[in-house]
Amino acid sequence: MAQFTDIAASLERQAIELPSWAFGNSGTRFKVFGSPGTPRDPFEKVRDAAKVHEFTGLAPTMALHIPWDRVDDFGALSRFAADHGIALGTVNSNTFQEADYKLGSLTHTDPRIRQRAVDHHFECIEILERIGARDLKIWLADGTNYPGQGDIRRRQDLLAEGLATIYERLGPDNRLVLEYKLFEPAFYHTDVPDWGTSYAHVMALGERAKVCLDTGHHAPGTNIEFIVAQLLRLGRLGSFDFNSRFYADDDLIVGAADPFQLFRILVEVVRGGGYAHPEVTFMLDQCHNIEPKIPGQIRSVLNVQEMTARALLLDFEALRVAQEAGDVLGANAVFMDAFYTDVRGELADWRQERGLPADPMAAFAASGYLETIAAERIGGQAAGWDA
Ligand code: LRH
Ligand code: MN
Ligand code: MN
Repeated sequence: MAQFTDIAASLERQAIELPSWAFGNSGTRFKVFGSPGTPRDPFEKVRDAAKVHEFTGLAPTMALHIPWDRVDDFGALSRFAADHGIALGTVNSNTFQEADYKLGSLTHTDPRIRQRAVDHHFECIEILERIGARDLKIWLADGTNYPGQGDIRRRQDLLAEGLATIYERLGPDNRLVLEYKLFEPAFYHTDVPDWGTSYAHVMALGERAKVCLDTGHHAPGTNIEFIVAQLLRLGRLGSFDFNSRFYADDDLIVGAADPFQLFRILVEVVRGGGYAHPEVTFMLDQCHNIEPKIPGQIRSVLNVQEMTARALLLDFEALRVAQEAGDVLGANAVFMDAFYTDVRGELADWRQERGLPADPMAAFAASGYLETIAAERIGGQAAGWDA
């Protein structure tokens, strides 16, 4: 197995994008629990995201979600982020909350509603230009609840048409990243249910269209690392939305439910050249309903770093030799050795050597920031699910 010193430098290239909505109040359809100190506007979300970066050195960008993060002056928001040591990243569109979109957005039967959805994406592209970011990320809630409700085939054609119109509007340095999800809020079918459908659409669009893999969006038991391997092999993995799940799209802290699955995914990322590669954005897509939000994000990026370190430690050469020799148990042992390696002590040293706190969770708790914002911010914002 590789030594930690061999991988220390490559860990410096890790960058994890934080979702602005992780800092707002969000929850389930049963209850949104408010928490003290919740940001009241996107500027305060930037301040909180910047704290995660300050204490971990791992999170230099924050993704936006429009309209949740709409501001009058995106240039000002961008400068504010830079002043706080981070940048704005992926712009996520949102056609899943307005009454017009109840039966679909880009796939709606009414051309006016389809146009409205296209216009919303044009606005997102303008924001991308203003903040100087690269990716427009599209997740559509489009789908149906009952067999026969919609013409599922025609909806694919409408989707292809809408996506093509949006793609054409992108600047030469921008990308369109299409996220898939098996179910919810639609329960019978969704228009982009799986990676294959997303792949078919992005292939029809062009080189700068990619797939977003949200780890919470599959059927139970799906081999997600296989999808990672395949998309990297095909050159179409654009981004991850990392989170973890026990049952459905739980949006829990990444690595909390199944650290071994996170390891397996990251092994395929390393194997496929996707680690620290500008093509693959490591994003989180999480909500913190019962735990404090900033520590929730700190825990998350540390979990990703820890599993990345273990994946980088994997002896790929020994693994290859065992695989070639048909040594089933030997290959599995090489794989498990890396997974079981405790790197927490070495990562604490690694941080200290780089002027970061050895224990970011403890250092953040001791900083008093949570108490300060709790006193300052009254009436914090919901992320958007349930104001
Ligand atoms: C959909 C999703 C998508 C949205 C986000 C808020 O379930 O994963 O990425 O933009 O949640
Ligand atoms: Mn997502
Ligand atoms: Mn989701």
